[in-house]
Amino acid sequence: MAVVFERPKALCDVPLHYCPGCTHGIVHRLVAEVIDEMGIEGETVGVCPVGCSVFAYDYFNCDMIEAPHGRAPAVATGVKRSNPDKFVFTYQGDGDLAAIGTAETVHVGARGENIVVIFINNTIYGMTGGQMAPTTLIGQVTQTTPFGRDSQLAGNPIRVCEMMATLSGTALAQRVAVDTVPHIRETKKAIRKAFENQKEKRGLSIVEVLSTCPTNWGLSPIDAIKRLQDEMIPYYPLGVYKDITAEGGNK
Ligand SMILES: Cc1ncc(C[n+]2csc(CCOP(=O)(O)OP(=O)(O)O)c2C)c(N)n1
Repeated sequence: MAVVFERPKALCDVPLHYCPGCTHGIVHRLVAEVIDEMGIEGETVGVCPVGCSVFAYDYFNCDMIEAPHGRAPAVATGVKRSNPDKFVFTYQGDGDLAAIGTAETVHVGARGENIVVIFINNTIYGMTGGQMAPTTLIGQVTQTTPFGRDSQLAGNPIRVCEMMATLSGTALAQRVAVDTVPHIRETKKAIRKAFENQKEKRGLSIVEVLSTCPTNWGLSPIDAIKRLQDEMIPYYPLGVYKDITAEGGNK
């Protein structure tokens, strides 16, 4: 019988704890598929964050390290520098990467650390019950912005890919989404490119994945996908913000 569907070997055979409609599971699978396709399971070290994906060490079948909140890029720096032949990736939410971990994120770009950063932008702190994140959209209701995010009070949402693209050590800064099958395929290509960049020692690759959090947004999984399309993509346009391998060096 033809096999039409298989769990990637780089994912463990365990149930994930994510809420219905949460897209963390899709992104886990894409990272695992890339690890399988490149045949690097035994050479990969993941660094998982504090946030909903805190248990990623139970899900990925490669070596995993747990970092303190926001510090995954710093931990990954140490792992990569001491094990330059390993593939090292971080997997981080927007509270983790763009709030408490902003400094670590910016400086791995400035230093051009040869690592992959997978950045899950769901415009909210998921694990702690839905507080405002740096990526929360203007007007978005959260636990800490019950009348909607007000720019006078809380500033404007940070566009991480655009910011990271300004740093000289960034090799790839690309924003993708997991709302449709074509976008999911695009996301996988971006993740593959990021890992290939690491193989070629090109520097930091960051892939920002627009994701959903139906539970904390108070939406059904389908309405959450619709919100991603109608509200997130207009503010966070998909695309390649920097790619040093593209013609002209920096698209
Ligand atoms: C030093 C520290 N500060 C605060 C917390 C509480 N905390 C746990 S998860 C989290 C936010 C996670 O949100 P995000 O990174 O967006 O990931 P998500 O849960 O949405 O995937 C916070 C503030 C903590 N665990 N440690």
